[in-house]
Amino acid sequence: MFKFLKEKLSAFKKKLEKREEEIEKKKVEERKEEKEVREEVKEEREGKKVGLLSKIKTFVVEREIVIDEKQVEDILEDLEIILLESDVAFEVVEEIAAKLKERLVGRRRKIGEKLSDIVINELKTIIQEILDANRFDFDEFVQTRLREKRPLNIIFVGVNGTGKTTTIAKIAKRLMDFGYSVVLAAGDTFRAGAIEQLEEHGRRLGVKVIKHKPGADPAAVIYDAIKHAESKGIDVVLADTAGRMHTKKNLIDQLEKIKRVTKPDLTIFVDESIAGNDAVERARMFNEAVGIDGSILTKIDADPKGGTAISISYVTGRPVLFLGTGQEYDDLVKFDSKWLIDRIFGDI
Ligand SMILES: Nc1nc2c(ncn2[C@@H]2O[C@H](COP(=O)(O)OP(=O)(O)O)[C@@H](O)[C@H]2O)c(=O)[nH]1
Ligand SMILES: [Mg+2]
Repeated sequence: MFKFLKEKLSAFKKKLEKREEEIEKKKVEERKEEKEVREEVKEEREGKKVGLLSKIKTFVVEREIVIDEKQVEDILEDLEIILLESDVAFEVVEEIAAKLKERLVGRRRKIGEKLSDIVINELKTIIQEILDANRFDFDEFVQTRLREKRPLNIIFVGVNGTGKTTTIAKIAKRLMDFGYSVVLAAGDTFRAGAIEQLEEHGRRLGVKVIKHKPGADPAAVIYDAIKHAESKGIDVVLADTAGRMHTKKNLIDQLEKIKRVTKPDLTIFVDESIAGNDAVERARMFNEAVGIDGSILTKIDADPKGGTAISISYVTGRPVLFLGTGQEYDDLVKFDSKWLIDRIFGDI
């Protein structure tokens, strides 16, 4: 997980440490020189030597260690490349760089405080602030909303192959572990095999799947699932949807109709973190076209970079709810900025 990004950040930190050592060395030399000049000036005053008073004027006495703009620019140049290479979206890199600059330029460094530590800690704080900007507690939401209405209707949108159906099964298992009852709606009526795939998960989890024939209207399928849940007192409907149609417009029209007819309590966008900026762009597109309440990123376990997880909530303005960390039903982690930060910066 995040091997690429971790290695890059480690190398970045080492480079900062090395640069810092060089600056320190230079400072020590400057101080030595300063001392020598002072002595010469003293001798001059005492009449032992002449013509050296002017020399002291060119001398910069730097008693305080202040991080200057040039230093920050150098740091940012390296860091921006690392973040972009790690699939952090351009606008998020800009935001991180701007905040880092604001907090570092002119900052006084205490004796013994290392520049590399300051930079890494600020970077961690800024990323955490970005991740925490759109907080949302899924469990709390389900619990609270169920006091007002039953069943809840949660629909899952996103392109094929990213793990949408598997994620629905994981969420079903999670809700059942919390004691809720669940029914699945086979709303991907477009792709061959999609209904059977959901049914297979239903069999394994012991959950009923409401389905129509392939090619049927998914809004009708989900509507039926809601009616079924109402009649049986089931808590939550989890609805699969198509990830691809003949055209993008068909897909958006279909999702709009599903929303209009079934009035979901939550619309969750699912994508894979390994897709990087493609996933972020798709999230933006789905949010603009149909509106999403949050995202789930799958395949975090296979993602060497991590930039998608850092970027997606900033770009959509919607929270990340869960991360998929493997192919088993329990491989689902509730999103927690600290969890992510620890995994990225853990041993750096
Ligand atoms: N490593 C890993 N694989 C996953 C994860 N989630 C889903 N997958 C796999 O991704 C593939 C596609 O999943 P599927 O649910 O069929 O995707 P869909 O087409 O979006 O419905 C399957 O082989 C899943 O086992 C995850 O979090 N980690
Ligand atoms: Mg599917």
